[in-house]
Amino acid sequence: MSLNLFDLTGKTALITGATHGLGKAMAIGLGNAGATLVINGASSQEKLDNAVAEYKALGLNAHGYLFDVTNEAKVMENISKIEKEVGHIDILVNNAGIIKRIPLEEMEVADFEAVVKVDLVSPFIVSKHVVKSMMSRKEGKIINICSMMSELGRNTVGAYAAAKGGLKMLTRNMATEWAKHNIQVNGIGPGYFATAQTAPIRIDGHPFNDFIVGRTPAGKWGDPDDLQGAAIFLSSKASNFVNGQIVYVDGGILATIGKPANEN
Ligand code: GCO
Repeated sequence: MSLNLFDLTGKTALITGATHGLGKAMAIGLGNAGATLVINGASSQEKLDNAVAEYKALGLNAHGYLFDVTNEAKVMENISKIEKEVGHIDILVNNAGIIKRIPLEEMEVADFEAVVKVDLVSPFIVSKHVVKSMMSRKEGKIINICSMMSELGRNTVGAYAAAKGGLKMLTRNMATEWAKHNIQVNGIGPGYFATAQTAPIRIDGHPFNDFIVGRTPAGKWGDPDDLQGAAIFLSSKASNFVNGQIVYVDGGILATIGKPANEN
């Protein structure tokens, strides 16, 4: 089997929310596989410039674009700028996401809507405007970053679960509508990874930390680099007949009912 099935040389990948965390790890993986990287951030130009400098220091061909993925006008403006300045987008990774840990009965509607807007509506907005040139070229890859909460509920993350559950079905419907254009749309479902987003619940001695370590057959939190393989696979020729699938990278969480603390 020739490994150039996974070669992304000559491809351009837009990764949203790629200045840190899982987005950054996946982007580095796609860059190491040969892709030109378009890094999206939304918080600050400085943070974006620092991230792009880090990518370049790794020898990667990276370009930064600061825009709010929930703002359709800004998304359209920046995608046409990217296509002019960098080139057409072959791979789109909808990774940008937020979480608010609030019990549902205490959650403000504005907070619920904010989570759904970033985690579910923005993948629709960005995909809608990136897919048009993919359709004209009869080729493209879209990866939506889902979650354990695409399958499981958890106290305090109701809005996030609603969005990530919706994103799983949006992924399947995008695949249904766009596969005929030779566009593969799939998802990656990260388990529990050591990132800034999970830092508040990943403290030694914190009950949730021990719960996750016990609940995960691998017995540990994931390393963001553990997502690179799935990202490269779903971006490459190796997945040309894979459509509407969610690849869960979770150390086995979804495969098991778990075990009592006294069992090895
Ligand atoms: C949480 C976590 C999760 C993870 C991830 C799991 O509060 O439960 O932050 O949401 O980040 O999404 O798949």
